[in-house]
Amino acid sequence: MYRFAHLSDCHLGAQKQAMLQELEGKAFRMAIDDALDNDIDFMIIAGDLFHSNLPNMKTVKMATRELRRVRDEGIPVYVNYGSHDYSPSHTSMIDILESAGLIENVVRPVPGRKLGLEFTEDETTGARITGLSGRSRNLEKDYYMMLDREALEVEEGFKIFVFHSAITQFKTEEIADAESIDLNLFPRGFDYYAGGHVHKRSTHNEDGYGCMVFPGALFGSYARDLEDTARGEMRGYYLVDFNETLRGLEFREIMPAGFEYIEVDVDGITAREAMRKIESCIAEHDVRGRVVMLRIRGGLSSGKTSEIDSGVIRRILRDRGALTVNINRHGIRPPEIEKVRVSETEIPRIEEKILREKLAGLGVKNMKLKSASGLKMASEVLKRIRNEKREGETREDYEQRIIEDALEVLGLEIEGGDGA
Ligand SMILES: [Mn+2]
Repeated sequence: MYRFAHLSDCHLGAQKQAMLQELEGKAFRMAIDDALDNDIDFMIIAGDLFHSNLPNMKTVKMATRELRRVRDEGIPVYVNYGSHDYSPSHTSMIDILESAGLIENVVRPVPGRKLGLEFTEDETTGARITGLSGRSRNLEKDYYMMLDREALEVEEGFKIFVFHSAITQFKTEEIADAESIDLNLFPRGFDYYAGGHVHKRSTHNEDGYGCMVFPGALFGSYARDLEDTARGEMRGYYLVDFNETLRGLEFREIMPAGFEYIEVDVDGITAREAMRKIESCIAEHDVRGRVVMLRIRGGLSSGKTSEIDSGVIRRILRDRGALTVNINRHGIRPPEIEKVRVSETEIPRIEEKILREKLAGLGVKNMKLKSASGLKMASEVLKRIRNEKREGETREDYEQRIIEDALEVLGLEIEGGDGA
């Protein structure tokens, strides 16, 4: 019996905040420790190992050190590009690590009338691995359209297809709008499909295809991912047992820290009441040593949204022992401004009032503009530019007419001649 580890979407270098950066690295280290402890024969990382194709040096150093540990055990690491670490010119960090012999890109296209793919054969197990990379904006779809599926399907052996795309048929409502590849564009008959790109874990068994697996993001790149973690989404990777066929699949949970999700509804209460409610909600949660993902939502009845002070909330959570705090306040709405009903007859009076105010504040010395004659002039310009387009009048003629009308009121002329 043989065994491999299937990871994806490690997104190393995604976290900017120091504590989250540390946890992101810790998750990667824990996954590698766990995989090595479980005597794997090889490892697959199905894209987005890095958050960018040229990550910062600190991230590179950490990743190199960890991958080196795997290689020192004589365990190959097979990868493809994800949408984040793809490089059209083959100069991403993935390529550099490949040059250094730490990882091996299994996407090996053979140009031709159709797109052929060469297999990489794992020396120890004889598993045959190939696949396609992900690209941003679903550009990999062209490769799938051109793919010589039949040539891949007739190949023998335990076959693994590595990919980095969502599959249309498996999309959840949550990612309904996300770009995806139709299942029918995948070659059939592989024993295992090692997926990446989708940040939530799932496994699928479809007629004609082997097991299709998305381990999900190892730690998460966006706040949304971390919020999902805090709401119970398990993070980790898969251990896969096989001989001639697939024998077993086990999800290995990797949690570098505890997470706590807190949601506070501030709908219909004042900003001040909201602060009190947030405080009492926090008190109901044990946040000690945890990454706290706090979401505040709802429309305030009065007060300013800025009165819900993130700095104060953060301090409260820190004082209660939270490891780090993320506050999502996009769902807070300011009190609705009362709509003023204006009757048709009031409009000229309101216009006059506004014009008078504006004229008073006008920074010009010309009294003709500021006095009653200025008010009359402004009202007249407003009246002229309110004229609608006549039937049959072209847009160009209409614009010309409005400009000329307005200039006439202002006592100005369009500069003549054909100067530049
Ligand atoms: Mn990703």
